[in-house]
Amino acid sequence: MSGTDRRFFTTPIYYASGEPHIGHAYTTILTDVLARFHRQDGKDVLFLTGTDEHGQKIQDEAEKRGVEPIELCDLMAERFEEAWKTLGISYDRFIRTTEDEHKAVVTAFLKRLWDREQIYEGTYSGWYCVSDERYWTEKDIGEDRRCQICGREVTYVEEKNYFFKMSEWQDDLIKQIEDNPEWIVPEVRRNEILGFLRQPLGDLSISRPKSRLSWGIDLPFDADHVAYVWVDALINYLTASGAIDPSKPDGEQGFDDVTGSWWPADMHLVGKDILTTHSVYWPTLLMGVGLPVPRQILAHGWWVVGDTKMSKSLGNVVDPLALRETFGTDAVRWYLMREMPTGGDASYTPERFLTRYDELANVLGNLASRAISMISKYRDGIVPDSASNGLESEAHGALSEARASIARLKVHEAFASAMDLARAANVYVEERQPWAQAKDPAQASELDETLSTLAHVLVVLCALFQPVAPEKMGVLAERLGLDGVPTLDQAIATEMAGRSVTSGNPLFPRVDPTWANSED
Ligand code: ME8
Repeated sequence: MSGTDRRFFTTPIYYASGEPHIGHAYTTILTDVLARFHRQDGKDVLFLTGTDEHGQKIQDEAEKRGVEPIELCDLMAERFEEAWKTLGISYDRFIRTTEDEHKAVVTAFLKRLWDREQIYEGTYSGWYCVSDERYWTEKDIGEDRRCQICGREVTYVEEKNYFFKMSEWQDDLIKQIEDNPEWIVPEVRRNEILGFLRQPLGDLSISRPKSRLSWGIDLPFDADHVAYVWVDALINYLTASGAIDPSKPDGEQGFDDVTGSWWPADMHLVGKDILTTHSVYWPTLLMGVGLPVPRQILAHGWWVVGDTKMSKSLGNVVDPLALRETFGTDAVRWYLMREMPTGGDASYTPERFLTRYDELANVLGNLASRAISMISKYRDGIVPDSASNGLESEAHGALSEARASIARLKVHEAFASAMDLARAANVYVEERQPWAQAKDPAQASELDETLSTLAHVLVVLCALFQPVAPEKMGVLAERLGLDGVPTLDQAIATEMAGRSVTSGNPLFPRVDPTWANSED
């Protein structure tokens, strides 16, 4: 029932086999920014993230560490939750696929598929990548017989499997994509999926024999098999939506009516590596049980380091928490949001990080310091009353541009507009020269106008930057004498005259400019 004033956003649930890195942080911060922006715009939001805890990858990693799979999952779920808290992620629900509630929903989902004759028993013989838990055809793997995702050697297996009749839904899926041009964004990814669907779609193996893999959710119709980890994982979105109540008898569990729940999700945010699972497997599975598909899927690009892929084995994985230690949470968030055009790829370099940080410090931070200190110095810290607002149309313009960019999912552009407003305000200061106005008693009302205009623009900036810089905008709101960061509409209407402002340390303190060199 997520109607016009409700939004349900999801991140992928990350594998509990490794530590959070900058790629995970990117998707999660992007989702957080959208969640916060919509809350700022008066919407009721459910923001879901979590960890993917079953399957071979986890079982193997636990074995390697000499612990039980659940011990590894407990540890990693905690790591992810801690990382997200440190990075200011305002998630509403952190789901773990080992939770009882989730296991019960997966069981109900699979039973429903089975009852609707959407599953049959077959034999799989062919190539398999243990690490990615993917079956590959001879054609996919080429002569060197390597997994198309991780590049590892594949192995030949022959085993009993249960299959979902995914092929039956191919035409409906194509229609869904063609009828809804914005369903998969960006367009390049949509075209990729349409291209993929030009070939006949096969059926999907949804089980793994327990003899090979025991760490998973039992199939309700054959206890010798567990659910394929991707099927288990995708269902997390439905579990968290509250649409299905597995404790009820069949027919009353919610599969026929999702009213009152958060299903369908408004947006699944994923990296382009997992687009097929989200835009082919997931919607067809939903069609198979008779549930509505998600409203939109955003597949963003890839962070690379310099010009190489980030990978554990290359040892070039950027740790967002280490960057945060030096620059603070908001700087990491700002860099990731501003530097990567939403949907495209971007390369992490310490130099670019510093350039983006300087923008925060020299444009936004500097504006806040100088405006607040001039109000303190020339008007004893009380915002003067003035009928005219010299930056009113710029502020309105920035708000509507930011809203339009967020609606078009161009998050980087939304914050570029916000920064442009801060830039315009700095130019305004240079033009008005409040220090000169202060020297001339005849210009008292001009000075009032300058200071009042700056106070107003800071409130608007505070609201606009809050989704990306929640920590520092909280501080700014306090310094401006506000009770918390206002919503976008409130910001425009906030009465500033008579409020007392307080100066403080720079919001974004200068850092050692040689830092970038030491990072190489
Ligand atoms: O795939 N650049 O989990 P995962 C940008 N458990 N984003 C990146 C990235 C990079 N270099 N590296 C990772 C899984 N990501 C499954 C998901 S969902 C039902 C199950 C981000 O831990 C990006 O969002 O491998 C990518 O899709 C995700 O992390 C993969 O995380």
